[in-house]
Amino acid sequence: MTELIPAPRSVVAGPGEVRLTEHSRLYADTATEGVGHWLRTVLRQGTGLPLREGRELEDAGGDGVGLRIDPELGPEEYRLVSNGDGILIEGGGPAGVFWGAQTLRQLLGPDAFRRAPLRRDRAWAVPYLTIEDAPRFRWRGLMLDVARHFMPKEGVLRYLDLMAAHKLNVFHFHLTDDQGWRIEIKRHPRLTEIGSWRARTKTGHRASPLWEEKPHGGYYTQDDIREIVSYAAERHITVVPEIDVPGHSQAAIAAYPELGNTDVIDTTALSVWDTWGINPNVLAPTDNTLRFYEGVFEEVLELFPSEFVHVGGDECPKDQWRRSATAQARIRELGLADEDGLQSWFIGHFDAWLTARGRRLIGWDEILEGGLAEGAAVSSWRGYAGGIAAARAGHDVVMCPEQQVYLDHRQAPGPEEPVPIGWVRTLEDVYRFEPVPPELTPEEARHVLGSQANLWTEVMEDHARVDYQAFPRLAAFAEVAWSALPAPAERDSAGFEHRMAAHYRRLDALGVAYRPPAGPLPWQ
Ligand code: TNX
Repeated sequence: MTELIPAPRSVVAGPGEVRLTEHSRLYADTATEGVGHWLRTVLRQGTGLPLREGRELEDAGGDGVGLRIDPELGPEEYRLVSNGDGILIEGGGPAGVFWGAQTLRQLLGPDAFRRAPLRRDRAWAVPYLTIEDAPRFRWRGLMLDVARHFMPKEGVLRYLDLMAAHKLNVFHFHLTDDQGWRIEIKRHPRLTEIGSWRARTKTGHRASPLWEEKPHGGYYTQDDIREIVSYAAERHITVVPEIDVPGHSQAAIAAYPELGNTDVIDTTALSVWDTWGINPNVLAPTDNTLRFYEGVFEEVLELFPSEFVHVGGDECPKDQWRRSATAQARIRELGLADEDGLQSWFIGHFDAWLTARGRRLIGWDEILEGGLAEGAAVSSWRGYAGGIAAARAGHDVVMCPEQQVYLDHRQAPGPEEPVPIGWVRTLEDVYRFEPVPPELTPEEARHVLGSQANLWTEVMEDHARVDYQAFPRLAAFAEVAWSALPAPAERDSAGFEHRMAAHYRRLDALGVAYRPPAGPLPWQ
């Protein structure tokens, strides 16, 4: 039962076991009350055990569970001890205790992950052991693109649970793109009235009869967002919102045509984009656009307490700016070298704007082009190069190279693979991903905050398909982000696969539609 994923730093097992029964109590002090509530709720569901409240630690007793803070430990570090006194989880902060509680859930076996107990009369045993554990990185992320395909709120909450079960703690929420605007902005209602729907979308596997055209859309109200952020916080996950500028903005331009380069094209003729790829219709670099997006970000800041706010910055073709008299005048007026300078000015504006409000800007690695804004951090997606350059210049970096951790890319060769995007990134490839490139000195490497896996959803129209692409690779990613693994060549992928056998049973209990390790594949 100690086939844990992600692997903890150390496990020392002894003979014997704690048996949780209907008499077992759960004790949490004030600081760990939230974790206690979460643990009691999920374990009641899966095991049927009432886990009544203990009034003090001793009250939890030899067959109970205690949660408490040990200030000697780091904020996300925990120690789980199971012995004759019962089960004690101690963390440096509530987050550490929460990760320890996730470990306990895995130790109880796969059925503990169910929504209702299979039977009432079984015993729930945890072997005597001591686990000491702490994450390697503070940023262990998952990016979900809800713009290309909208994921209804329930699905997002489910992903937050799945992230928590894998000890991931940053949810990068890609809320806007050419194909859809997914967050209600009160002062600009057309963003969702117009921008959240497209008349036509291609969906399904290209080679299957599911390939059809139909309308698509949806968005989160501000209360939905508050609920998502609060649900994430209960799971010690930070939600980092992304509003993508100045490219990937056709949905916004379709809603408010004055945001586009009106002296180059008739932006009133644009609708929310119904194709995939890099879109030429980008924001106009005008004061009007800046004021409009300051309004958007004001509402975004009210909803998301995260330190970082993502402004995209990726794939912004400069052709319209080259042809626009307004953009060219801006370049001259600001004394910029070229259109790259204009993009850098645009991002720099929001860097200063966010910094003045106590936040930090993060953007895709294109924000390096034309000069990186002072306090900005970088999501390095086109390989490691952007991240290396940024870290050397003293900027923080999240490593998410598409060559390793793009989960929209296919996971095996062969025509039967249901998602046709990209290159082959196998489970083993993800397991051998190293977020810190060896080129960095230890000093520079400190700027690597961590890593994230990215789920772009052009060809994932529902949660089954998202599950298929995400799993099992997200489990390998979680281990890379959490566990102190050796260099890629020395990683024990056979040992990982062995533990995955147990982990598939947990994913089954959770109802995750992962890619099965041996066929048949779904949708054939
Ligand atoms: C590149 S990664 C994009 C996305 C696409 C993705 C498909 C990035 C910052 N931009 O817009 O969805 O490739 O893999």
